[in-house]
Amino acid sequence: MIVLVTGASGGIGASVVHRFVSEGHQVIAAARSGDALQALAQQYPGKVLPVTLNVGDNAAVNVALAALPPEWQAIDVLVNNAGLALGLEPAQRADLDEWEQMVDINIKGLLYVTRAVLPGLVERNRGLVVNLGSVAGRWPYPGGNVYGATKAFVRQFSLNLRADLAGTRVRVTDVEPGMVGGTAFSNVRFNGDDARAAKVYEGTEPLMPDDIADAIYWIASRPDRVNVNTIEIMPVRQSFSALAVDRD
Ligand code: 8X3
Repeated sequence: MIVLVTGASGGIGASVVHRFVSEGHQVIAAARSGDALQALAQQYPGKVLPVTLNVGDNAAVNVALAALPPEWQAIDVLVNNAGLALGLEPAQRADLDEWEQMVDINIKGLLYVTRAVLPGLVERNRGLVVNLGSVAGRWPYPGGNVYGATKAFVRQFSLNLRADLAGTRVRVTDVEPGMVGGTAFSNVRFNGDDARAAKVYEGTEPLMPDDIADAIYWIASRPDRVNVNTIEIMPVRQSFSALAVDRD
């Protein structure tokens, strides 16, 4: 299979690259940061094609995909992993620029890559789109405002894609991870504040990126009659709180 992974330079994206390559597949690893991609490509010569790409730039997405070498063009699996959370402030104090960045990458970037890859999948009448949603798209939490809303978009867009793809053999899955450690997620969310990022995982046991890569590989390796619509995965030590009640 030929697999395109966005946000491939670290975290879940990089784990997905390692997993698919180790199962014998070819991976187009796309991310904004060239150095990490080069390192991945050097680790797997001929098996990983590094593509430096900001998914939030539609023109760049189209140029990059059109420029793929012919033997890399027939993508079988698209893993829309690029995304980020910024800030945990209540909506009334949140930074509008950060909201826009989340919309630009988590929503618009995912749309740009999907729209560019989908015609080929339909034409070949096979393939899989895996979108990285989040438990934050299903379960509200304070400060999750726009991040959670972008992930709710991802869930509904994934289901609506399935509706549009009815009658084709193209599959779509929304993968919704809970807390995942060992990534830059919280560091990015808290703008490089390492101590605050570390506290998110302190004294608990988050999922690791390989747990999500395992799920994605499992989804992709089901018989082609099987479509996993959504899969929600949390660490056993993360669950739900009671609804909040304001009292005098
Ligand atoms: C992130 C999941 O639980 O950190 O997508 O909000 S959580």
